[in-house]
Amino acid sequence: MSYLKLNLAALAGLLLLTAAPARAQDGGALLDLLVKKGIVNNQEAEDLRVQMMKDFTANTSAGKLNLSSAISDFKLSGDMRIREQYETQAPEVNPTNVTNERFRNRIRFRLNGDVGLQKGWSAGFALETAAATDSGNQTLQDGMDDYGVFLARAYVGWKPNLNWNFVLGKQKNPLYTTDLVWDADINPQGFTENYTKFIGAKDTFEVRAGQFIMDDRAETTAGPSGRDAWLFTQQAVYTHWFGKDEIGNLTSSFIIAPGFMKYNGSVLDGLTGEGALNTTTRYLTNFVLPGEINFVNKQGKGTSWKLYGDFSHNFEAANRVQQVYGIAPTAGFSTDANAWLLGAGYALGTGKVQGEYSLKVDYRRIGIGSIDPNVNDSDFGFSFLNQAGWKGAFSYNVTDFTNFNLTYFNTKHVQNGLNQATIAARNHTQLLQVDLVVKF
Ligand SMILES: [Ca+2]
Ligand SMILES: [Ca+2]
Repeated sequence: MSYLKLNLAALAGLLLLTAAPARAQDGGALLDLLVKKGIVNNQEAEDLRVQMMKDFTANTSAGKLNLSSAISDFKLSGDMRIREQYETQAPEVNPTNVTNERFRNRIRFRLNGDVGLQKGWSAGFALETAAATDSGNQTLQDGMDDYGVFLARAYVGWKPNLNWNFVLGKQKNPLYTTDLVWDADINPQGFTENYTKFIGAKDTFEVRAGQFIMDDRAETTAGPSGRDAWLFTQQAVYTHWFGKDEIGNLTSSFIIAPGFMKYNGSVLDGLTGEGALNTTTRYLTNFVLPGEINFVNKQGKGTSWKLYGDFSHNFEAANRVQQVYGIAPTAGFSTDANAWLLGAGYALGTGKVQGEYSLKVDYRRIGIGSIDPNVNDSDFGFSFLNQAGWKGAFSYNVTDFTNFNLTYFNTKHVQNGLNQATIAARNHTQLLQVDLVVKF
């Protein structure tokens, strides 16, 4: 062996011994080169290659976690939230006797696994710390007992091409919506379909539909209570982009999404969400119209203004209020078919970088006969109908992955004296949430 040959062989050996994955690949390429140049022969190269593989598997994690070859990507994510919650609820009858004043220390843990598979298929799950549909919170209590973890999502998806997407099972809510009509914590279950048509540079027109199974009934029972309960939702979502930045990218957007939701005639029971109403699904036939406009200035750190809103009208409000909620026409109350929300927001950045922040304020009014109390936000007026008021939210990025959030709700009844034990029993409410959220 010449001096040069010895030195190169030593270099190859050194590379192999370091054994990090990238080095192992570099080592293989270097071996090929050494053979090509005639510095080592094939047998020597093969011996070194075997030694390299041994070192590689002994000193790295590669190959020790075995994933199915059908998987194209596997994303594990989640968040941990520490919440201090202060609330007051004044009953409609004798409102000066605030009976529900309390302070709670709560945690929420969520873990998501989303698996991309070949041929457009996907599957996933999510775990969280509470069984209620509209909350993942676990109040800290019971002398340091441990807590349950629940299955919040379990789904199979199929995206045959860029235009179509189908998801079956318990899944992330695919609807474009606000928290006027849908609590953001809800993971609906059933079948969803999404069709996207691409228009021009960036605009889209989508049709999103969901057939959500709300409850299982025993078919041996005669009539509506022997029929499984389904909620049918469908909407058209139009997204338009405008407002070019200095390099010609479209940065501002406008979204409008008229839709329609309706139940079949059935009965719900066993629901445990905030303000859950275990009764007939009848007389909820809603037109919904959420939308937003975003003005984004990408210069510097990037600031944005947002205006957002929502509207819902129940075509069967009179029957809902009188026959389901039991409020007699002679009581003299309006059956109030409409709910609406209007809000504005300002943000520095997109909430993913240390030092960024956002502010949002909205006002909403929820008529007694307007929306479904089983899917509306659990925090605004504690899910009670016949409430109007404010929500304010502030979020600050302590780090890229840690947020400090402050959220405050202040609501008051719409119709004075209207009292229904399950869905309209509050004169006024307040809720303050102080959160530290770490995302991973
Ligand atoms: Ca909620
Ligand atoms: Ca059934």
